[in-house]
Amino acid sequence: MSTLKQLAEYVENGESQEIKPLVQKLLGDNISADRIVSEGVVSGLDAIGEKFSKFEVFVPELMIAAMAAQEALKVLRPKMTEGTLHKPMGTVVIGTVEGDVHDVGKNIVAMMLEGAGFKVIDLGVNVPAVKFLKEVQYQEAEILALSSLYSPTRLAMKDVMQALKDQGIRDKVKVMVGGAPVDQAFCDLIGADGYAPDAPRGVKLARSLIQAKT
Ligand code: B12
Repeated sequence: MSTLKQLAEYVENGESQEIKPLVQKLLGDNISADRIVSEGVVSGLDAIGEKFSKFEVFVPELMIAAMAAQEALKVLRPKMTEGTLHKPMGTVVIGTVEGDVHDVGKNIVAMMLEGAGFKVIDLGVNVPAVKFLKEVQYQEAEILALSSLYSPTRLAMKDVMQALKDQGIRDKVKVMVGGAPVDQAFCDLIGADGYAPDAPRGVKLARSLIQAKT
């Protein structure tokens, strides 16, 4: 079995104690952090998500798998953020919207943005619109990045857009959205500035939004 496949299995089964040495081995074998994330960490989470859809596992198993995934990300973080420029490309405020506690994908996006030279302020999960607003103003952020995984919570993105308008700062910040229940049509519907399906394309999008601003 390839070691990436092995990592996916460790994540799926929540075997946290096996993760760190394996990720270190993969890095030592010159496998890129991006590949370790997509072919190891994310495929493991997809596999457990699939079983959850078929009622073969339940929330505790998802939880344990997510903890194992975070364990891998801890080791990968320095690799993903190294090479960060001294002068940041711009400031991004990021968080998972109110009502939603999924954060693995959001954390990957945050790490890759940092790696690409952005200053990233991560507000965590279950973030109310007013908190996003305050932080965007305080940081004078160029970009606000919103994540949602549990479909009902994507409507909270609409609330954030409305709050930006009500506060009169909609034109001061570019808003990018992502997460499984979000797509380009939804992005257009709520009037956000951009959607990306994954972290690498999220970085590209952030770069283009910054260029459009300057
Ligand atoms: C782990 C997990 C959990 C963990 C989360 C722990 C944590 N710390 O994150 C726990 C156990 C807490 C959990 C709870 C629930 N979960 Co859950 N969970 C998952 C699971 C298995 C993995 C999610 C994940 O991390 N994926 C991997 C990451 C890397 O992918 P990602 O988040 O999509 O992120 C990528 C892109 O979407 C994108 N992206 C993400 N955010 C952003 C933001 C921007 C700006 C951009 C540009 C891009 C971007 O880039 C990322 C990286 O490339 C998924 C199934 C799956 N395969 O996704 C179900 C899943 C999301 N959960 C689901 C459900 C139903 C629930 C619960 C309602 C279960 C329950 N009955 O309680 C609760 C909801 C809790 C809440 N209110 O939020 C459903 C959602 C269905 C739906 N359509 O809404 C899923 C799809 C499972 C399923 N197949 O049914 N869950």
